Amino acid sequence: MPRLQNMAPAAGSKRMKGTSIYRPFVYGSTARRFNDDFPRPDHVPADHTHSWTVFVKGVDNTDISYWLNKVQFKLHDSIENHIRNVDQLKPGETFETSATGWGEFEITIKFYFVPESNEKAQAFYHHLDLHPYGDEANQKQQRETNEVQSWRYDEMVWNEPYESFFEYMTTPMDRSKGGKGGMGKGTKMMGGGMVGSTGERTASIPYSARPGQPFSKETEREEAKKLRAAQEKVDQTTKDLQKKREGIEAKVAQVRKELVDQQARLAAMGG
Ligand code: SLL
Repeated sequence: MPRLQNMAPAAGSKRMKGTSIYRPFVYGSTARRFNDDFPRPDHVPADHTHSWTVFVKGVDNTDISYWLNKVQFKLHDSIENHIRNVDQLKPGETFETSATGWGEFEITIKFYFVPESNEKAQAFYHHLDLHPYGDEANQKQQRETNEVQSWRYDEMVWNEPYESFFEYMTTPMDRSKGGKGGMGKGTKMMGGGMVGSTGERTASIPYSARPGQPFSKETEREEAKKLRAAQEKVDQTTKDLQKKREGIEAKVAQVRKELVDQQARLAAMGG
């Protein structure tokens, strides 16, 4: 039976006013330039300079397949087979597709949710970066590793989900299906010391980052720190400007007063 995206909600299921659910995910691209150490395969056209991959996955490879059924990557139409559908993943696997080429463009990434959600598919864009970007140090690092990563952390938010979907999202998966209980097939240690489970249906992210898994509570805190520092700088600049303005206003008042005095003197003289 085909899976319908817009099937009617489960009998009696209503949308939950004022409620939302979210799940984190990571998406982006990794590109490598062909060179002596990474030669262009013979079957790849001579004008293709790069090989790249675009992907969607859970943070630290946590399972997202229980809410994300299928991902459609729409590539530039100059590329062979430019509409790529990725589905039927095992828990924790990455939705990804690869190609070779010479140019950057916007990739359309479309999410098809599990039928339990009763939600329509949703699309967004990702810019494919082939060339090193960012500050000098960043570019140097990208050239040295021959890897241009353009990765983003994001959260899928469902506002006012159907009660049945909310129930589905917040109920752990039936472990008996995995065969073993406890630390069974679906359970794994995540980077940063967090125990993750493919059956857990968690919205949590790991405590600390590690190579290849840059998104964590720690990175979140670092970002917050940077934002606070930036805010403090803005506040200080605002204060400085305010002081300067007060100084200028005082000077203007002084000049104005002198002008009035002078006019009064002139008037007295002219009589
Ligand atoms: C540009 N707007 O002009 C972009 C288009 C298209 C990139 C980039 C694949 C080519 C092929 C390819 O790199 N297309 O498979 O023959 O820069």
